[in-house]
Amino acid sequence: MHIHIISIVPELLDSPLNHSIMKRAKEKGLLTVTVHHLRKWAVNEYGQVDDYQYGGGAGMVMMCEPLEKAINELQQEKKFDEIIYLTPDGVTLKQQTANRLSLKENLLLICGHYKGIDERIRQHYVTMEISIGDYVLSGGELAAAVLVDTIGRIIPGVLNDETSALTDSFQDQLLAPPVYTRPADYNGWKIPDILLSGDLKKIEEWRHEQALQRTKERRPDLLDE
Ligand code: 6GU
Repeated sequence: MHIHIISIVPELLDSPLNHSIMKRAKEKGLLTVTVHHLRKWAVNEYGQVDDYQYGGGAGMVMMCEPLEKAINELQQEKKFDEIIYLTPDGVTLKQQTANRLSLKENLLLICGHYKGIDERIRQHYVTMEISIGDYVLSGGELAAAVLVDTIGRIIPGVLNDETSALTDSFQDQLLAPPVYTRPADYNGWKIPDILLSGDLKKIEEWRHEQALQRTKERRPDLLDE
């Protein structure tokens, strides 16, 4: 998969996408992430990419022209499966959407700042609008990093243990069950006996029960969906 990101603060995306699983996905050749500085397509020598909003009011709006030029130039090399605008008024990101996106070949992400991007770019170029939750970030970059991470780790072949991503919280609308590692008795805190029984079928049942119970307690809304 190839992910291209348009940003006015590309530095924000350097660190989060170059470690751990993201690093492994890139090294395995399963994922490339290219960050493009929007100022490359600025409307003048001062690097202007934003302007005051029509109708008045505080806050700048990212202009059509730099964004259109950036999108068109990047589209020349490859057709994007989706052009995604990260915005707090987008559709809230869910595991299911990430699963679907992990099967795509080429994605373009647009990170907004200030009041956001000119509505006409949203109408004529953007194919998906995604929010990562009900709170406001100062820009789309951290949201883009979240999206790339959650997609990247489930690209087929990225995780060594193929089943690992499938047993995550949310993968089947359930939170994950509790997990334990050695020692079995830590200062008198013992792990559940069932996990030492060696009965894999019983352990699987126990885990499912725990997952269900945890979901009922903490996220009953997931069970209604
Ligand atoms: Cl995608 N962008 C911004 N700026 N804030 C957000 C968001 C996105 N998702 C939640 N809050």
